[in-house]
Amino acid sequence: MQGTITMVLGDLTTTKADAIVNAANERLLRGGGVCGAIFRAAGGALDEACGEIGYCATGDAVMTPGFDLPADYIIHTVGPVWQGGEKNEPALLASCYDKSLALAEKHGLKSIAFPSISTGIFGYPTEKAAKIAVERALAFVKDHDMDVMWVLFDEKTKAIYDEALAKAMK
Ligand code: AR6
Repeated sequence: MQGTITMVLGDLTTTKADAIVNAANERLLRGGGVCGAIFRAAGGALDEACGEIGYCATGDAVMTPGFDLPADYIIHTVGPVWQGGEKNEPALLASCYDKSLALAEKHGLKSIAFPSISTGIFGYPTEKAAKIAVERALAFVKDHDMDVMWVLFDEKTKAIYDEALAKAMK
């Protein structure tokens, strides 16, 4: 393994990393949840930068500066809305992680911090999402020198991600 994977309990908006990842919406608008918190903390320049990009498809990722955040960049990725699991949700969620990691690598970044994408307002069951998340990250850090972190907002979510990582590393 060349890179690292770490699970932290905390707030993404105060996290120092080369990039933090926003659980965004397709129109890249200021939303609720972690997205709303990121927009508030980054300042009005983020609304402008996202407005210029205009759109990001579900499963894709785009990047902006971090503006007033401690992180240098924000990678905005749009997770799938959970609709029961038969609407390609697992592949779309995996794609969010793959695209975000690829974008970080393409820009020479060395650290990236994710939230638990899709498991809040978008309703993806956390155990299922965590399994996909850690599998994609493990596949990536095998041959990339990247510090991948999840910054999880509540203890229950952190426990689920800890367990998913432990299982995937067995
Ligand atoms: N730091 C880290 N994690 C957080 C923070 C924070 N400051 N605040 C919330 N979380 P959600 P989604 C956790 O709903 O399900 C928005 O309106 C939260 O507890 O933010 O992908 C977007 O614009 C949960 O575990 O994202 C989209 O429209 C996790 O972040 C939509 O919601 C993700 O919850 C995206 O929904």
